[in-house]
Amino acid sequence: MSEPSQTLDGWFCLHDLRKIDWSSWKQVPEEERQAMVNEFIRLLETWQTIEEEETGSYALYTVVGHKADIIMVNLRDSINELNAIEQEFNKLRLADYTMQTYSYLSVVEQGNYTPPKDGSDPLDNPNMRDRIYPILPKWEHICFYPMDKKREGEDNWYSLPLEKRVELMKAHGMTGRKYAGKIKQIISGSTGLDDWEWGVTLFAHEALQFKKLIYEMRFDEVSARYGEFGSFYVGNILNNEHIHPFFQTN
Ligand code: 76R
Repeated sequence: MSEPSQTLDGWFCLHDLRKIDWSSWKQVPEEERQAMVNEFIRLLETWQTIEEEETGSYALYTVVGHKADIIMVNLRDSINELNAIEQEFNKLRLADYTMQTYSYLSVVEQGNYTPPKDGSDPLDNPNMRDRIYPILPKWEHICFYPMDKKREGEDNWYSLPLEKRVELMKAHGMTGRKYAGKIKQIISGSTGLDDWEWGVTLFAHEALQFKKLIYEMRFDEVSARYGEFGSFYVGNILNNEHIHPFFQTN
């Protein structure tokens, strides 16, 4: 038998992806549309306040392509709060013109593969706390996808001895660290919470860096041999000043 590695778990995370029914939206008189967008902005302001108080964090991005039009990511202490946020959005008038095309529930996680040797609490380390209670960067682009570790014949991540997993994750971390400053990653665990085992949320100043990092990682044994991936959702930041132009139709 192989033993689980310890994880440090922080904020719960909801990725909420919406498609906009543009043809119905266009039928709404301009003034009403403006009012509905303002209501949405007021909801966003509550998320911004929570972020300033460091009791949660959020990200709002567009999604390029057919899978959705926007992605909202929220981090909070409990799934009750995440559910309340989702319902608050659903009750906005704007929500009548959106469809939730995908969502993903997880909890921000730090694989504690190398616990402190002196036996101290890893949460005494502020770096560790920042990793599991992260303030999401407001960088230009987002890339989100869910993934699993394989459980097939000889390629079963869950039956590898802990030392082997530590070794593979070390190599993974080394590849990742080459992208310091270019990519910020949030890893969230979703075993028992959603259909895949992890959510991978990356932020970048340049979208090309997603391809470079993920391609390079494909050659690390942990991804090459054990990684299985879901759909990718990629988009651009929607700052407050982008929101009215985004919803403008004429
Ligand atoms: O040594 C270390 O610091 C390693 C820190 C680290 C861990 C524990 C780390 C670093 N990751 C960890 C865990 Mn990661 N990561 C992914 C993907 O597309 C793919 O091939 C895989 C998707 C990317 C792109 C990525 C990026 N990582 C994990 C886990 C949990 C596994 C487990 O516990 O078994 C998954 C599923 C996962 C997947 N990783 C980094 C990155 C980057 C850019 C880094 C370095 C960033 C940094 O040091 O802050």
